[in-house]
Amino acid sequence: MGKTLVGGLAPWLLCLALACDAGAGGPEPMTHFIHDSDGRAMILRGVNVMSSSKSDPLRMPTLEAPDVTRMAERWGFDFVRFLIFWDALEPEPGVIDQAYLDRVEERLDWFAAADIAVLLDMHQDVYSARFCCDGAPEWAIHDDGLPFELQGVWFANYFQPAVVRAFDNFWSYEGEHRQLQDHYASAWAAVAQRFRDHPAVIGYDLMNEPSPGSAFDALELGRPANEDGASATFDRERLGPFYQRVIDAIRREDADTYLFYEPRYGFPGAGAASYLPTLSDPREGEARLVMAPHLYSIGLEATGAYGPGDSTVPDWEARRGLESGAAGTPVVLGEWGLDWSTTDADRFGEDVVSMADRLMAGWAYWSYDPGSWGFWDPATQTETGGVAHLVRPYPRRVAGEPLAFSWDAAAGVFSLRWRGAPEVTAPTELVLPARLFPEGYDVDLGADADAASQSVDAARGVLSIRLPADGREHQLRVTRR
Ligand code: 9MR
Repeated sequence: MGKTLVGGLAPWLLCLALACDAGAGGPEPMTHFIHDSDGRAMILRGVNVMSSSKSDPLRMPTLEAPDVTRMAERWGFDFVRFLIFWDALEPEPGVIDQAYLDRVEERLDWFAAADIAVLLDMHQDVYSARFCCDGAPEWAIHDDGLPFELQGVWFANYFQPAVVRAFDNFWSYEGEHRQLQDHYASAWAAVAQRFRDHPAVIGYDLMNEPSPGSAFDALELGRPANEDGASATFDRERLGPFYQRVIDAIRREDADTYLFYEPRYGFPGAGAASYLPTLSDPREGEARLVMAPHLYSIGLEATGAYGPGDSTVPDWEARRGLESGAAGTPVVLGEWGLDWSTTDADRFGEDVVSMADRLMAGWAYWSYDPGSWGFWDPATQTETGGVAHLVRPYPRRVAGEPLAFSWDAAAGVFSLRWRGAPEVTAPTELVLPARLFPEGYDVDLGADADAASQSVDAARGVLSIRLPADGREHQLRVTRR
């Protein structure tokens, strides 16, 4: 672990121990959703595909078509966040590698066949493969010759002078390297032009974990909002305008695909505030912007235990609830994950997924790679780790506006309330994984029972419920037998 990181961790851990006040109010109910072409609200649940792409020379995941079917049928997923990389996309300035996009498209076709929605995520870690990880092509690195020394823990490399400078140069649109952002936006436009009509593609995640470079404020975690701090300035003056440029470039090619944006890398992922300005979607009609934040517990990762005073999840819930309410966007948790050998890992897993249900937010688990963070071992074809937390009932499509849903694992009861919409005639679809209902289930639709028709897709564990399309409120309970 790098020295800077250890030094930087001390105040975070102190804060966790003292359960510092996040300075945010209670969670706001979510009122915005992604919609499918039938007008149904979509709740997206699935997995990141995959960390293994980062080091593959062709930037492809170690994934085959049967993995995709397994995702839908074995775990009930309807969503993946699929990693793509600027270095593969634009290996030389202005040259888009269509053969790379061919390889991506081959995978997208697998997901379309399994009815799994795909978020294309322009991934980066520590700016570029030159420094340890992945992201920008060689020609887009301007580190001004500053030193870089490889650190033992990958994210400690973010504090290396060369990496900090490479980010600062990327963000400085008024500086001498403004063409970096212009290239980045054009590369995205090329992706959009290529995939805007692909049936699997639901959205574009504009940049994975954008690091603020030298605007990193190590004292921020858990503290009351600091509107005047370096991070806030970065969000308002660098990250927000950058996102807007990319949004505008994509929209020139693609009016409809949802655009997902993340808070800056660092403390927001652990529950601190984001200060992103409100972004605008230049498309006609309703905006299609989605907040796609990550969630990781710094305390858990630093100590190997999920401490009883760890307030990551409630802080995150409060912050993202307020921010998405103010921005008028849905929330999809683009990444959450942990090493399942952590002490109290199960409690953390449960805290995250039940919080996401309260927010009615989608999520993509990090990640579909084997290992201690994984849940599937391809060598032995067996499940591992916290798979039990990932297999969970949810309403994948709601004909109208979801109002609340929850799963009580002990009682075996799934509940959903929603308000119908007169123009939405497609059915509401619930994922009810067979392993959770070994003897089957009973569906109670209350007053709607006589008007409803039901059908089951046994392979996927999906129950479809069709009701007369109207604006009334509906309620259902599914009870394990
Ligand atoms: O889990 C990944 C780890 O194995 C890699 O060494 C590291 C650098 O490539 O990336 C990790 O994945 C991270 C992801 O790329 C971005 N968000 C946080 C993930 C977990 O740390």
